[in-house]
Amino acid sequence: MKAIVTGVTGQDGYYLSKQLLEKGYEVHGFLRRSSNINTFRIDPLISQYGPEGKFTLYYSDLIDSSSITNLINNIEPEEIYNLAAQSHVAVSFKNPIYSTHTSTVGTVTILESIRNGNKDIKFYQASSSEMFGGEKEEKLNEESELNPKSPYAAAKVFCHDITKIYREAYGVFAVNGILFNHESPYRGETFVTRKITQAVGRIHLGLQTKLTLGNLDASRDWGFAGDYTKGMHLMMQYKKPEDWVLATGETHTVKEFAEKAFTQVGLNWEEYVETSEKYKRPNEVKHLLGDPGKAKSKLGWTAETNFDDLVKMMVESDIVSAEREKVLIDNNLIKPTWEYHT
Ligand code: NAP
Ligand code: F7E
Repeated sequence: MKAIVTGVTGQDGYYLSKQLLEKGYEVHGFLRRSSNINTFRIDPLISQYGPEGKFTLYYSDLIDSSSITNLINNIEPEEIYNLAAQSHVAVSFKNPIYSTHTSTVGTVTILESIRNGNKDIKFYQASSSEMFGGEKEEKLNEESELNPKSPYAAAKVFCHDITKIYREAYGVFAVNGILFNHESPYRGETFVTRKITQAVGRIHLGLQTKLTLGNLDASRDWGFAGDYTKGMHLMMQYKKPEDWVLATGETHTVKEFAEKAFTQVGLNWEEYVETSEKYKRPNEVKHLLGDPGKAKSKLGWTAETNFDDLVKMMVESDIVSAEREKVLIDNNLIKPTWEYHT
């Protein structure tokens, strides 16, 4: 089996590629050019599977339609997983055109390539629980109303709808995975969970004194990314293309996440966390809670990692990272600049 994974350098790109390679797939990953090499998550996969030709990377930006089409025609995959996006909701308010452009153009380009080329290629679209808007405290499923609250979410609604349109109009095996928040030690450092666990590691080792967050009352249905990428593959093996919610069915506030993470190293979160308007959004998604009932009954999928184990896994990993940073700082090899990055 041959699969294309766009967004291969991201959190989900790493877990999905690893799982596909372990199943014996040939994985063809699309990455965008960056002035620094941006493959740190997938480097172990490159060294393990690259030499035997099982894992190959190509430069391809989402807005470069011709490169995407040419690569699909040359690679001739059975499956395409479209994970690439400007995935940060707060950033999408600052860069709305770029965020919209990248998500939408990339998705239609791939769907058009399938429609005009080999219609048997299966397509996975990374849809998002952000599309629901999270105004009320309710359990959300595949039938729930979409009410996007950010440029990011509005672009994802477009991608979600166009994926359904190509399924219905042209018979493309086009799947929407409506994934609720999923995290891991490989989560980007400016998403709230990783921002918290990274700060906990650093505060624990005396490398940081305070953590500044935005809205502490927002609640999210947080699961482990490695469980969710297994679900993506299951959706693509189902007898027909459909829309699927993946979630844990539990929700927690940002405050609860912070409390649990600081407790992990014996600290009281209230002594270290402060809030700033800087991290609040012009429009907030207040509450997200998913109902994964359909994925459980039809795909046999469940979120295997619970909230406590997720927080523990992330804190433990970030303590190891902070230990490495401490050696570099103590030897004057790096200067701490994290206050500026978040
Ligand atoms: P991520 O870590 O931010 O990864 C995004 C990937 O997209 C990265 O590989 C990034 O490349 C790539 N990318 C960004 N702009 C691009 C462009 N213009 N051209 C080509 N590639 C580009 O996101 P993730 O957490 O793995 O999420 C994967 C997908 O699922 C995203 O579409 C996201 O919106 C969606 N999603 C995520 C969640 C979640 O909770 N994680 C939930 C629902 C949906 P660089 O490495 O160079 O930045
Ligand atoms: O925010 C609040 C913030 O940026 C979670 C993406 O993967 O999941 C992700 O989007 C909540 C929000 O994720 C800070 O206001 C408080 O209510 O970690 P986040 P997100 O916006 O939910 C969805 C499903 C996706 O599809 C996206 O691609 O936490 N919050 N203080 C903060 N958030 C951040 N980032 N930083 C803070 O300091």
